[in-house]
Amino acid sequence: MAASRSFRPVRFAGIAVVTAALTLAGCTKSEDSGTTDAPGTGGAQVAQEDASGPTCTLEQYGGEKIDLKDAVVGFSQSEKEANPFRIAETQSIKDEAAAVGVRELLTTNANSQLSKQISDIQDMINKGAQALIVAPLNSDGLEPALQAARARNIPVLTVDRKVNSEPCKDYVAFLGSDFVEQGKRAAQEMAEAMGNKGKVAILLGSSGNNVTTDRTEGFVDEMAKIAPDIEIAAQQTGDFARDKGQQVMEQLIQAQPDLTGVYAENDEMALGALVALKSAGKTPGTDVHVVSIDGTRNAVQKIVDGEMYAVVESNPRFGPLAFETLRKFLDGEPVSQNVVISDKLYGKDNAADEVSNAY
Ligand code: GZL
Repeated sequence: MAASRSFRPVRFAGIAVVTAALTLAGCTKSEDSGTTDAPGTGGAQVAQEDASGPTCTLEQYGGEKIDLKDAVVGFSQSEKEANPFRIAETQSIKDEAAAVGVRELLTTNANSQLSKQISDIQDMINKGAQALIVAPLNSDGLEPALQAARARNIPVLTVDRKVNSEPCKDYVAFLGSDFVEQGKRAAQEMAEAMGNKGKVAILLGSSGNNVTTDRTEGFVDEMAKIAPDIEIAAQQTGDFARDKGQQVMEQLIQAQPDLTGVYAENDEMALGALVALKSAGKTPGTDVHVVSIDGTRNAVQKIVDGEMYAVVESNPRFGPLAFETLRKFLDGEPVSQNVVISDKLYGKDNAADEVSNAY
């Protein structure tokens, strides 16, 4: 099934590694949606694709109007900055804080530990944070930190992953991708690369967050719909990590030598899988199809090198949209409780031109 986009990657007879950067309506959507490639920071900043639905105001939430330029803002990062996704995400927040000229930006990194993310947020509150931007590690468990902010009417914007708490009450709003749609479009890329037949395994992301569950749901449901002859033969987590993705891929190659597809739920695991495939004597681009999601520069370069088939983007550059949402909210304007951002799609036709914009 062709994804609705302006190019169709050449279908390989054998391995092709697919990590496709998604747009909700086609590979040029992000250009159409007006995202601009901020000079010096590589690719397009996150732009809202859909900000419809219920809104939240400062009056509803509770709290005082604050001029963002006089504010102390805290940013809580969830995972260590070894993954280009996290590096780009944190840099985008820092760059925008400087561009806006907030009084102070406090930053923390939870190193993938929920208890540390809770204490990080509480520490920033104690240091005087008047607004918080949080990249949650998990969908559950942050309640103590959200309650600490709530008790002082400190607005919390969540970016990237979604928490199972109530918007405009426990936190203000969510800004992030449509992860189900990402999984769906990854399935379309995979089916196209595999010629609608063969056996595929899934390298799952970390457990306990909506990104993993949604990317899995989107992929599995779409694959059943568009390519029922493709068998999903195994599902195993690589924890969104390159080394674990490689280890799991090594095991899968042994257990399922006839695999003709691997769906990795982020590029880091896909890059690890590539190493395992080559170590097992396979040639990426000729005998197994691998599908993944993120849109990192390393992955897009693999398309240019002929080892990858396409790249699914999950844009981490939330800075401008997050701070603009905060400004509006703190000025008393309504903001959408659920802002879905647009993502890109890289493939054979545009990877060489776009690789400099990948993160
Ligand atoms: C997606 C983000 C995921 C990335 C991974 O928004 O939460 O977490 O896809 C990262 O690279 O580990």
